[in-house]
Amino acid sequence: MKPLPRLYAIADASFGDPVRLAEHLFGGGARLLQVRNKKGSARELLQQVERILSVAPADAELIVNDRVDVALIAGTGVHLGQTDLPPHAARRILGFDRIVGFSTHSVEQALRANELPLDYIAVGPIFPTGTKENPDPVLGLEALGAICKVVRKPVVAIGGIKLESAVQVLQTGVSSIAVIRDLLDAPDIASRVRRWFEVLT
Ligand code: TZP
Ligand code: MG
Repeated sequence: MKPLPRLYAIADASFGDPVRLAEHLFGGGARLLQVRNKKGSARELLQQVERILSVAPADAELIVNDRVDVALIAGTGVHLGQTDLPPHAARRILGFDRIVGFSTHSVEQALRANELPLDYIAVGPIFPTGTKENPDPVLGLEALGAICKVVRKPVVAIGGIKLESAVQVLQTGVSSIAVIRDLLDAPDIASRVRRWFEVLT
């Protein structure tokens, strides 16, 4: 797999229409984008993903949160949580050409994930976040650095990461930073994405 872009933008339906959010994120230069809709139906999510695919730049990578079925039908990658279908099952369904990512919340989970057929391991929450319901305990930068040292797969840091903390997070050795609120709460999402790229390159 080619290296992950440093910014992993998440178009989260709790911040508005994910299609509109995705257009702004792409407009600012985001090329790795997850569609997250925890409350919508599978049908609504599929429609949103298909509409996002129709406006996505040719070099964009799309990832659907939670739903392997939607990812299969839409032809995208998938991001799995600890209670979603296991990564081996997702691989059997999607094959090896699609991105499969997995959330972990501790050093132990990250080490186990390192042995699974995954393209990246997400680690979080790094900082307190109000975006996820019932988040796991905050890990902090030290645990993130320890995880980056022991796993071979690309690590994506997530949870409460702001533009102001991005450099510190990057210095732990992560491949990419996943962001919701700092991007989607901005008055101009596309310019916020551009500012992130200034900091991350
Ligand atoms: N998983 C761990 S923290 C989190 C998810 C989905 C929320 C990240 O959102 P934010 O707004 O960037 O803290
Ligand atoms: Mg999930």
